[in-house]
Amino acid sequence: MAVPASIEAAVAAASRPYQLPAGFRPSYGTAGFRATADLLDSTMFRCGILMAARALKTRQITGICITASHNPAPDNGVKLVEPSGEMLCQEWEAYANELANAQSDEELASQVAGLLAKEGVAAPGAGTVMIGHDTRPSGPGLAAAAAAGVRCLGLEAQMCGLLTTPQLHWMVMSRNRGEPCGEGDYYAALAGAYKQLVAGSTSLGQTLYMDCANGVGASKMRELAAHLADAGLAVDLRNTGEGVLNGGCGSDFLQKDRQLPANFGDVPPGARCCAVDGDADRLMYFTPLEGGSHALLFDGDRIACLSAMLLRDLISALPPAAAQGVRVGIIQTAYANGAASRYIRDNLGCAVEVTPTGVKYLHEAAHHYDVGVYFEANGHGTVLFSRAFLEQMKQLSGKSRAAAELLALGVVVNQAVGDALSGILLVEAALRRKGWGLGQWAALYADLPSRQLKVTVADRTVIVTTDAETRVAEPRGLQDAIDAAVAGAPRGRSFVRPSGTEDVVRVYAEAESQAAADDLAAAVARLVHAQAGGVGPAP
Ligand code: NG1
Ligand code: ZN
Repeated sequence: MAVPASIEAAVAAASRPYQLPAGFRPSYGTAGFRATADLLDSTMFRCGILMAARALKTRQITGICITASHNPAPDNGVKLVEPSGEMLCQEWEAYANELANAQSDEELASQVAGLLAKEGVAAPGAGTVMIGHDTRPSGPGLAAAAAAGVRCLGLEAQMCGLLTTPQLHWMVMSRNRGEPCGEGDYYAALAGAYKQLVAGSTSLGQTLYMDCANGVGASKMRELAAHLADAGLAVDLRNTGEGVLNGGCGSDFLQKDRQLPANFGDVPPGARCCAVDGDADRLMYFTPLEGGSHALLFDGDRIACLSAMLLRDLISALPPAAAQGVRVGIIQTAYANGAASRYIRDNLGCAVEVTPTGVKYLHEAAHHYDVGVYFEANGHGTVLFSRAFLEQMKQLSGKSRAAAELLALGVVVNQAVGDALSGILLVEAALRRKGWGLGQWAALYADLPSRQLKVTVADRTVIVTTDAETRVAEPRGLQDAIDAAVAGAPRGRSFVRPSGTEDVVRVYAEAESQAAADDLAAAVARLVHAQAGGVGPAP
């Protein structure tokens, strides 16, 4: 298709205020682009163009979330939303990289023209891109840059303001499905379905303490909690914005340091606590341990196990003909604790599938089941129900309470992406229906001690992995050395991979004791440093 010369001129002109900083090479990583916020104007503008083109191509609404998630407050980034509410399809990631790295306004304009021609899309055209941001001070300015990109293809940029990442994904999904799609509809849907799931069970009683990472989750949970006032769920919000975003608090801090977050000193040992990250798409439960500053964690693996149990209970209560043959799959990454994978396989009898890191891979794999449960150990995940399964439950819901409850679960759990707020309701409902405290949940299995380290190298792309990132293909010889180190650790397992969100190589190790896991991680980090061009002193 011929692209009118005017669109090229319009793109080049509109691009002028959004120059690519010299030497900046943005790269679409595990979840979009990330960098310090002051580098990102051009990236946002260009993502605006991209998502406008995607809206034109699909003739549906797309979305842009401006957030750097669990990363430090001065960073920012962008997550791109498909019409389905899922993450940008992988084929378009190449366009994202190409546009983000165009070296001049003219090069950008010609790339945009090329993209439109290749995709058979006419611009200017009509459509909408929804744009939201987290609480970072750089958010509104970057949202304006993205909006300028959207408008230069003639589409409407709908400024949605402050939202959690999963809320924006949910709103895009719901709007394209022609369902109620406002922020208020989100709270009403989740709260209504939660009440249906816990009807007839006794409230857990104690308060749930929530670490909001000083991010957007605070104000949004406050609104959700207001819808739950009559559902026996009392929430005490901490780190609601008075301190630094993700600073000494939040799910990532907890997972890495296993230390109590800031402002939890007065919370009694054993209390039910949870933490989210800066854009509220990750969830971790925890409890303060006796006599110290440490926390016992209930991570994504444990949330996956609890979800699988809830599903097993509900599915087994369906009429036998319907219960038979429901395919439930649990999807994990190599970061899943070995003890959790074993529990799921041996005790729950569910299939375990391993994919590379990044929810886009987990999410895609989860679609292959009637019910696909995926959680990264870091607490990012959800439960996906196939359309056919939901349709079957709808047919049965009049005569089967379990079917109606499975339908409600499909509403509580965000079907677009992992969502910490919906995850809280999932966990609360699962515990409450079983009448369980944290003790019973903890007793399901004992985590193998593990350790994560980071190694800085000159160029992390020299590390190439295979087998869902569990083995190193290059540099040659590194995997053999890792294998030798692992062989020396009781119940040892270790792997390394280049991060998709930070300029580091990540090292993971687990073993029978914490000391053995620490030693193995350190040994493997030294191997990476020596064989993959480590920068600075050896770890
Ligand atoms: P990278 O930096 O690629 O390891 C991290 C997380 C991912 C995922 C993304 C997106 C770990 C080890 N990695 O990716 O699981 O959540 O960030 O936020 O936690
Ligand atoms: Zn996040």
